[in-house]
Amino acid sequence: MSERWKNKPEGANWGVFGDDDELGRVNLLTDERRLRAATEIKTGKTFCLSLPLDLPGGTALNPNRKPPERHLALRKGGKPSVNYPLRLENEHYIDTSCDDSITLYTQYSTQWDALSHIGQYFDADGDGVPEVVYYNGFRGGTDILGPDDKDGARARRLGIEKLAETGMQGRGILVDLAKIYGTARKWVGYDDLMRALQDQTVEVEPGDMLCLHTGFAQLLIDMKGTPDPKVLHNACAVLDGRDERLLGWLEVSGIAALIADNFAVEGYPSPVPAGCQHCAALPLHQQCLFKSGIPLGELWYLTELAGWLEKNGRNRFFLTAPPLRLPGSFGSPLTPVATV
Ligand code: UVW
Repeated sequence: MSERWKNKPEGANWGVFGDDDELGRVNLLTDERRLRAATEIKTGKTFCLSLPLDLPGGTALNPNRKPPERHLALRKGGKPSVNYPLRLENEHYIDTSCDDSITLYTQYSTQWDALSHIGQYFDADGDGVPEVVYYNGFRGGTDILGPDDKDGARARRLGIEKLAETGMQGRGILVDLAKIYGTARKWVGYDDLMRALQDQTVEVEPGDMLCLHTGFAQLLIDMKGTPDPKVLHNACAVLDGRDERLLGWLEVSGIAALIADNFAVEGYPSPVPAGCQHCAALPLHQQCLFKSGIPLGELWYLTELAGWLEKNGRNRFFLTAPPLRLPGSFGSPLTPVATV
């Protein structure tokens, strides 16, 4: 029990890292583990694990998230700041200049979900009435502000900048679900994940950032910005968030982050169990973001890395993946880098 909550959800680790903790499992990315992770650098070769941020393309994957929109900054004389002659501001100058401005949906493409991204109606204060609650008992309306709150919509607690401040660096491990299950839609439960880990001799240790290669981001690249929704919604592996054993494993595994190259790590929409009156639409997000404090990485590009690791008989690498230090944001684009 803490000042913020009397009841905590079953299977939650609230309070384990302190009553005011906003990092969850990211606390496990310690200096000691980072040093050990650095021993995975054997060749110095790097892999960019981001999609071009204008993919998937259009709004077929998620109608609520739009592609980046470029605006032109204007300078003196209303002139666009592209090939802009600085001599307009001082006749002695010979320089030209370009700069730009972008409207970016923070979770359109390669992204981290902040711990403030998904909460739940939950009776944390024990008064018999559920309220809007996030990881470690932080509250909607007090800690996570909506558009009608005084300071406007933003995460006062659990914002993405908290992850950025840690550097998000440590050991990445990759399991290749595409290799074992192919690229047709496959709901991967606990048994399937354990089989893949075993077949590919992937050992998961506390503090590891676990990456799932499904081939989905490669499909997006192949579709060149005009994705076919029928294909997308039926392609590649997705975790089965309704599998309680899988959720239980995520709770005890000690992973610091869970990452996939697909849309939402888990399958969405997840079929509602028979007789369920109140259940999570995104049960794996509930386990990871709300209960365990495990950030989710989505739409990363893992195909080239997966190929190289397989060819070289490896599944571990050094991972550097800070989000933008964007105060109060619920998610962030990023350019993760694997060094092998
Ligand atoms: C969905 O939109 C389904 O998931 P996320 O918000 O994590 O991308």
